[in-house]
Amino acid sequence: MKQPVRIAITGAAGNISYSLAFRIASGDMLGKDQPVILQLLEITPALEALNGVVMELNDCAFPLVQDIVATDDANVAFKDADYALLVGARPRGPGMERKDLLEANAAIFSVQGKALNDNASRDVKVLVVGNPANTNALIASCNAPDLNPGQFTAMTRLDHNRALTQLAQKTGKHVTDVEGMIIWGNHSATQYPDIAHCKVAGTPAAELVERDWYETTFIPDVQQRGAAIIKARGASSAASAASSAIDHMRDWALGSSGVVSMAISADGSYGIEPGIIYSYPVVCRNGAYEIVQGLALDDFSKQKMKATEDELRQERAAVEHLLG
Ligand code: NAX
Repeated sequence: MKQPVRIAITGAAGNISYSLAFRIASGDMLGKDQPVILQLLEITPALEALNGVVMELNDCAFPLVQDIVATDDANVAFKDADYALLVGARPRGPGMERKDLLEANAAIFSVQGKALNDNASRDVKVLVVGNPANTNALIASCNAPDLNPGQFTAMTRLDHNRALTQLAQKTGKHVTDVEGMIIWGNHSATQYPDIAHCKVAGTPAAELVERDWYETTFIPDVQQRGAAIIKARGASSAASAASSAIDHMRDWALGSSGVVSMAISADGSYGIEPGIIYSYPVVCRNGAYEIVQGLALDDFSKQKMKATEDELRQERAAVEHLLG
């Protein structure tokens, strides 16, 4: 029997976590042979609801779950955490400007970054899901000087998975036939879903779909998919977001079967200046990710990648004073 690993989840009484916690507990993230200790964080007013989630987790009698901690103290939730999924965030309230939203979340993620720095395993792998995810991850990382910035990532895997399905359906193939999908940049409407390096069942995607469909349907549909879900469901993506968070962490920990998209600390690759968390194509192996290098970029791609980079720089400028 393997030693249990500690998995912290924030916003644990929220919608995404209501799917996420149960799938992690059943072994979907780290395997059916990996025992887990769940360390669940909520704000104080949500502790009663969190207690209900814990009761349900207990009622599942999951063989892999060794212990469950429920708390409103980030220092307790992140204690010795091997994995931290930061899902809880402040949603946009009435009359709130984008800058107010960035600031409200910056306050949360600076505290959580510090708590990770002070308490988590030195090898902790951090995934930020709560929006604005890229900039929240940057703030957490900047407030965790003893951890490597490479340990902080943000989720664009849901966008990646959405793009896979759109292209597979358009070409009449299965998602597993699509390789080389890339989401560049921010998890926002400026993200750039790029099929220039994609193959579908071995054929370049660009030969299978019309350029016009790609530019005027595919790209905006992937960018706006979150809004379309809200319109249809009356609530934001939850199970699909949880599923993608599991994909992201599983691949990071256990290896990816091909190219996947992860928002990570920019290192200058593809001309993206360091200092932001930017989504890149990566391959994961041995518990680490590596940016796929050497892809040729045309002017269309360069312009889209720059637009989403510019937005991330603006977000960064709005919270500069909280970067630690
Ligand atoms: P919910 O509002 O259902 O749940 C959020 C939970 O976080 C609430 O229970 C709240 O009490 C808790 N919370 C707030 N502040 C906290 C803090 N400081 N510490 C601990 N817990 C805190 O939202 P849900 O639908 O679960 O979505 C969570 C976040 O994911 C949102 O920010 C949302 O925008 C974001 N998303 C990100 C996606 C991505 O692809 N990166 C896609 C899905 C989703 O939209």
